[in-house]
Amino acid sequence: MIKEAMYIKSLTDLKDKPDVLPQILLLGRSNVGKSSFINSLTNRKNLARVSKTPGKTLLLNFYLINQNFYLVDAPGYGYARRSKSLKDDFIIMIEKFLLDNQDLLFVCLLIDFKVGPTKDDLNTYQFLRQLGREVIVVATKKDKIPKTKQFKQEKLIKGMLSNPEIFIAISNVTKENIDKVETLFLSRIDEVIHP
Ligand SMILES: Nc1nc2c(ncn2[C@@H]2O[C@H](COP(=O)(O)OP(=O)(O)OP(=O)(O)O)[C@@H](O)[C@H]2O)c(=O)[nH]1
Ligand SMILES: [Mg+2]
Repeated sequence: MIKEAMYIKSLTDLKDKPDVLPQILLLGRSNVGKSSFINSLTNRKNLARVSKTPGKTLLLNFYLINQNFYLVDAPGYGYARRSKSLKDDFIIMIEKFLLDNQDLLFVCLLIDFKVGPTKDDLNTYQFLRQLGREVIVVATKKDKIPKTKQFKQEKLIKGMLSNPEIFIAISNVTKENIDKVETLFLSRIDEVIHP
């Protein structure tokens, strides 16, 4: 169980990281539901800000979970109104985080279940795989698709991602499958803490 969750700090450069605990990075386009997902996982209403003006800050937000790992909330990508230089800064920040970071256990890539993978999502997924990073795909907003169409939609999305090893569709509204993600994250963290 996630018993304790605490916002620690926001940073742009990994040299400012709080300490050497394992990290799980959350990536996804603006508005996909990253902040809502952190709130669902930690069972808190307002731990991560659910934004009405998306994609403004270029900061990596560190949340300490159960005193033994960090959930890292990255700003959303693919935010159209962001300036070109801000987009470049975002890409540089994320690349640094992925390339030179021994504490990063895996990346959780969030995709909108209703919208399906966008071009940005597919590029990001491919980029992560090329770097050899393990990716767990979480599809958000499952509640937006009628139950009768969910199976077909899941199959479609998985196909577009060439059948990822781990794919879990969730809802931050109904909390469906949040427990599955929680169990998965905690068991993966347990493996590195007690090998
Ligand atoms: N129906 C539904 N709405 C959701 C779900 N998750 C998030 N939302 C809504 O989607 C909007 C964006 O959610 P956020 O959690 O702020 O998204 P974000 O990825 O953190 O956005 P940025 O911080 O801008 O990158 C909000 O209005 C949420 O209430 C979900 O599972 N189902
Ligand atoms: Mg957010």
